[in-house]
Amino acid sequence: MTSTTQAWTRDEFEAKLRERGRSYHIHHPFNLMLNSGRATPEQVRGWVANRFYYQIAIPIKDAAVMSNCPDQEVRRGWVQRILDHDGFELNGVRDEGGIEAWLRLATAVGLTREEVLDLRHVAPAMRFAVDAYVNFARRAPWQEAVCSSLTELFAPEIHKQRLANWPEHYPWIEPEGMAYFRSRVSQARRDVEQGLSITLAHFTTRPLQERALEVLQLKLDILWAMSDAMALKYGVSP
Ligand code: AHQ
Repeated sequence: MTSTTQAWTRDEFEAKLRERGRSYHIHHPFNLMLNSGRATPEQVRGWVANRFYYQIAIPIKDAAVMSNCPDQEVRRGWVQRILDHDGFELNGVRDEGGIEAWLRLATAVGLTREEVLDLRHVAPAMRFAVDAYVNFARRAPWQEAVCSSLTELFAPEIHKQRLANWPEHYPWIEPEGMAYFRSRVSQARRDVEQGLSITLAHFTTRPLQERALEVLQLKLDILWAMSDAMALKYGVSP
């Protein structure tokens, strides 16, 4: 058993990171409602319109990580995240990107592109939680910003839950709207491969490892606060 000051082994440290999944927003009452089919169309539409603000923040956050990172090898991997969301056109290969896919989800749940793009539905607390994430990534050492993205250790599960449950619970949602969640299952797995290897390699003393857990908890709390904002604005149906 490792002492209270000795560094954890890589496996022990990874297990500690994964243990924090207990406070992932998949367990938040709003997400439990959403993924168990108890949400009204208004609650679904509110969530989609608000989460758009998170989606458009991700490439800005990832550009902040890149701008702080002097390691070309790391940037070569990390830049993929920006392309995943903003889309790209390279040597004749075109990909509309996740932000456009989220707008397709928006129209699939009955929102207009305009009312999502102009952010009129975004709750102040949603905005503040998302801005806290971007500002953290701008100011923190780039390795801490990398570590904060490790909430995606738990993301494939939540995307798979939506893919499995929403068509049955919300038959009124146009099926092509689900494409975003399908794309994230593999993208999250690829993100985590890079993010976890950087985290395990960088945070090697016990104080650094404890800091990494603190950073992961900060991001888990940001996701939780985003769901709190949704519950406050749209309610949580019993
Ligand atoms: O759609 C999501 C996404 O693109 C990302 C990027 C990543 C990051 O860099 O922090 N995290 C993340 C997440 C996305 N979707 C969330 C969801 O519940 O749909 C999960 C979220 C995450 O786990 O951090």
